[in-house]
Order: sequence, then C-alpha cells, then structure tokens
Amino acid sequence: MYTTSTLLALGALLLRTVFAHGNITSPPARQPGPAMAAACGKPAVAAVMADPTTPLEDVTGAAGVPQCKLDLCRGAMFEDNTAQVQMYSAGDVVNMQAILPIPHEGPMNVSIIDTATNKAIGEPLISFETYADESLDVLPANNTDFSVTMPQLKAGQCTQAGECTMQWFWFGTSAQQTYESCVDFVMMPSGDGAAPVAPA
Ligand SMILES: *[C@@H]1O[C@H](CO)[C@@H](O)[C@H](O)[C@H]1NC(C)=O
Ligand SMILES: *[C@@H]1O[C@H](CO)[C@@H](O)[C@H](O)[C@H]1NC(C)=O
Ligand SMILES: *[C@@H]1O[C@H](CO)[C@@H](O)[C@H](O)[C@H]1NC(C)=O
Ligand SMILES: [Cu+2]
Repeated sequence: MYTTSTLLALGALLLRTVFAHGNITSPPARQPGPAMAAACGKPAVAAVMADPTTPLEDVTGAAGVPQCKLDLCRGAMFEDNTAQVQMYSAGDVVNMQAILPIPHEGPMNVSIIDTATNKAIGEPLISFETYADESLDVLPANNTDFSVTMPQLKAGQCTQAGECTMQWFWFGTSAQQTYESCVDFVMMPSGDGAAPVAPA
C-alpha cells in the first residue's frame, strides 16, 4: 500500500519529468550529442534527453566540469549540430517559437553570442524584463511566438558556421533556474558588392 509521502514523491517526479520548464522549438535549436557527452559527461546528455526543457542547474554532473561550457547553450555543442545551421542576412526577420510548460517569472533575451568568448555581440535582439510570469492567467502571445531582426554586423562577423550562435536566455528569478536554447546560424553577405556582378 502506498503512503501519502510515496504518492507525493511520485507526483513530484512525474511533474518534473512530464511537465517541464521551457525551450525554443523553432528555428531548430542545438541538441545534445556525442561532443557534449565527451565534454560534459554522459549523465549530462541523459538529463537533457530525458527533459529537453530542463534548466542548466539540473544538468546532472556538469557543474564545475572545466571543459563543459554549461553557460553556453546549456552545454550543447556546435559539433553535434552542424546539419542545422540557419542562413540569415542583415534585416531578416526571424520568427522564434518557444514552449513554456512551467513558466517562472524573470528576464529573457535573445542575443548573438560569440562562441569563442561566450560574450554577446551588440545589444540583445529582443529582451523582456518580465517573461513567463506564472501569476498571469494567460501568458502574452509574444512569450512563445516572437520575432527578431538580424542586425548589420561587421564585415565577416558570424560568417563561419559555429563562430556565433543566437541564444535564448531566460532566468526564472524565484525559481533560480536558467534556460538556454541556441540556434546556430551564419550571416550571408548581402547588398553591395556581395552578390555576383553580372558581366556588362
Ligand atoms: C524542446 O522540448 C520539446 C518537448 O520536450 C522537445 O521535443 C524538443 O526536442 C526540444 N527542443 C530542443 C531544441 O531541445
Ligand atoms: C540576457 O539575459 C541573461 C539572463 O537574465 C543575462 O544574464 C544576460 O546578461 C542578458 N544578456 C544581455 C546581452 O543582456
Ligand atoms: C509583449 O507583448 C506585450 C503585450 O501583450 C507588450 O506589452 C510587450 O511590450 C511585448 N514585449 C516585447 C518584448 O515585444
Ligand atoms: Cu522550471
């Protein structure tokens, strides 16, 4: 016979695994794979496979592992995601879709990150002071469906696959949980002098 505490524990486990927190679903975002397993350990990959919406604080065994870049794309590596690099030009409007099965109020932004330094290039493409506010009956539509406009970068910047990534950050302030999903992309040359010039 089940005790109340067993049932509560079971309920908490189900809640944790069935209903989770959030991630980007479109454009395709980085997935875990063998390169992440090599850097962060197999338990880390297993944790993300079990719950793709998990915060990075819950990625098993990865905290403090020096070669695991948990604070960049939740440890997901470009090497595991070379087949889904998006191609953008300055001025492109990119629609992004997120799922937020368990909202936690806090800030959110989408920023272009230089993967070599893990620093943002320029200002965020979009930012919310308050996002995923669980005290609202219905979340604003732009929490799960929003668009960003690709900026004009310096010539040559973000033109190599893996050099930059577009990262969705969300921090649940009370929950103290950090969420990251990364869309890999390259900037295509656009406009003046970039396109092949037709012979006169
Ligand atoms: C986002 O979460 C959904 C549902 O758990 C999952 O199917 C999908 O693969 C996740 N996407 C990424 C990029 O992790
Ligand atoms: C984006 O949000 C995260 C989480 O709040 C924050 O740590 C980071 O500094 C923000 N990025 C930029 C470029 O403002
Ligand atoms: C999101 O939508 C709300 C209205 O529902 C609006 O007040 C807010 O400015 C929008 N935020 C962003 C970052 O677009
Ligand atoms: Cu959560």
